[in-house]
Amino acid sequence: MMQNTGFEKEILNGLLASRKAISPKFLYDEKGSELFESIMKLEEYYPTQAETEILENYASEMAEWIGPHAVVIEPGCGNCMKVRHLLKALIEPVSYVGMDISKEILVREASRLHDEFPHLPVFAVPADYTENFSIPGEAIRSGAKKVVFFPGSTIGNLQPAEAMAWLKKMADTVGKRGGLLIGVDTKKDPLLMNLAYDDPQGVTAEFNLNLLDRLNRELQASFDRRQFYHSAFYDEDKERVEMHLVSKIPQTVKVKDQVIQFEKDETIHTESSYKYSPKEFSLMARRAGFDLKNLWQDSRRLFCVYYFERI
Ligand code: AVI
Repeated sequence: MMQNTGFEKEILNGLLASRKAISPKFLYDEKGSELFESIMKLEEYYPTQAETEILENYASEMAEWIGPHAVVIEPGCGNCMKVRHLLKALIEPVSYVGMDISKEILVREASRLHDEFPHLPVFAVPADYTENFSIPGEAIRSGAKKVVFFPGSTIGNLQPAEAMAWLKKMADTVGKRGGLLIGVDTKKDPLLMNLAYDDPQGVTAEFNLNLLDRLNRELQASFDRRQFYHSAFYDEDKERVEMHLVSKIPQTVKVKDQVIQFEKDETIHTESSYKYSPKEFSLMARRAGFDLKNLWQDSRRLFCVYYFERI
């Protein structure tokens, strides 16, 4: 029998659990990453517009807080779009270290960045931001401040305990007086959040349903995507937006050799996106060893960018 891959094991464990769930990291195959790029351009998906507005307006203030000669580390950098605002404003940054799970995209984007900032040493580290990673020794200069840049409220996709563990790991990574510049979505009118995660054009629905196509292709599954629909809503008690794939009918689906049963209306929970008030997030970061230096919000007060330093 063929050895189970980590991917297959994780998916099957999730689908055989009493409450079916799949980690959101599996939403990002090639098509999923393209669809996420389209989501970020949607009028309804406020986090990208709000965070971009903050970076455009306040990058120079952020650069002042960070100070000269910083090593900028970006876990999960994707197309490195947002960091450009910061790199333009920073005073003589020492280096940029971009990290992403997709090696191909990473190498392409790092080389683009290098063309735009020819004097900045750019390093590409293929790694999953939730796993252990190391910063190349050549990227670091003795005495230089390390700053982790983590935009997009990606931290919201981690469970609070995982987010806490990740913050602690970042505190270790940047070391004493190192910095963390992080974008985090705030709590707001649920109607606005529901619309952002269930847009009328159906782009987010397609992003979610694409997971079934991926399982069909990569795990020889037999999902009929017409028998599932996308559902996304803010849960006030859990303080998070949840994304689900809902079975329209009672059905059985095969994944590899495993038969998975679905009742009508049973769901696969595919993503949680936690929302934090500035007070909650600052407290959480403090418990992880970070001191809040400043925070910036967009004009509609929908999103927050924080600058912390390691205590
Ligand atoms: C990547 N992440 C921060 C997005 C979010 O808002 O949770 C993913 C996403 N899911 C649906 N729309 C966007």
